[in-house]
Amino acid sequence: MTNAYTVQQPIQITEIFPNPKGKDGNNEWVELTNFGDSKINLENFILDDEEGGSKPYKISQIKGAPPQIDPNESIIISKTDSHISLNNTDDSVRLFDQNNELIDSVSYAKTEEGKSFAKTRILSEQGEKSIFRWTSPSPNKPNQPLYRLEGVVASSPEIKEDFYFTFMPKNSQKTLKITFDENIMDFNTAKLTFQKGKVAQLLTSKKSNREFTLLDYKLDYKTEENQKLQNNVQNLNTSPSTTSPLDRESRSISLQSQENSSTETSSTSPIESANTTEEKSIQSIVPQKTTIELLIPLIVIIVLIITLLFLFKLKKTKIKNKIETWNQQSL
Ligand SMILES: [Ca+2]
Ligand SMILES: [Ca+2]
Repeated sequence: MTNAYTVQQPIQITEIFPNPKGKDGNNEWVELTNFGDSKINLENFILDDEEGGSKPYKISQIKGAPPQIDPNESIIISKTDSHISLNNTDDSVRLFDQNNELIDSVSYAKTEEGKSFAKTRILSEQGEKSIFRWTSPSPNKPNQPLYRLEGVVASSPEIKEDFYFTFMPKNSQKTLKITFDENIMDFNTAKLTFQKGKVAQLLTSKKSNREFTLLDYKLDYKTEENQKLQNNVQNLNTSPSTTSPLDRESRSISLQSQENSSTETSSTSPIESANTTEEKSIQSIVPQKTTIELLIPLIVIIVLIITLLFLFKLKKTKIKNKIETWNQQSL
């Protein structure tokens, strides 16, 4: 493994387009992005698919120009130049530097026609992670990030032009509009699932500062912190919400994606990469606060109370002894 090397490696495979609509022809491409601070020349870097597939392509020029990428820029290497055919079933894309060192690789186990497999950042209060997912192609353009929101349903689903409910993220006093469509769930299920006061984690894409689109979700109630959040919203609510069988159930639609943490090495072998191509749900993406973390403040309070009681008792005993001594003396 060349973990340290890979983490520092600024050139990454950020998007691949293996299955264009209709005849694939030369319409397939691979997008590379420079995350470093300086311009990088890709001359003599090698692009390849899985072991034993198409002939490796030694990068010499891109559209007749030297193959250079500026910081935070992306380039497309099309099949016209590379002659690399990507399977519409499963395949890999691998990038080697001029020393023939593998610097990045991406594998997939299936494709969606007309969609690209794009490295996507997931932003949340805990930081960010990257996954690969099938989405609308964005050649030469930054891949749109996703947002993981944690908080409480502020108002139950309604229909106005589209399905939506409102949501209040933790540490925020402003509600967001969360739209969703029937690919996520039908309206009646949504009404049961996203009742007012329900604590949830939502995976969304951003439409505007106040409007997000739901892609995946997870309901969550057990923690003390969530109970408080829930109570806060319930107190705002005059009509108590009814409980449904869904209340005790943690539900999740699987997000068809490949987890590929940005902190992990991406220079895994095609076999290892294939193993991580399993569909993963938001549950595996979302780090949970442990019970221990939540119990610590409680333990501290209990210890304090015990100490205070002990001190109080000690003092009481001393006073009692004094009174007895004084009584004896006065007798
Ligand atoms: Ca293809
Ligand atoms: Ca892109």
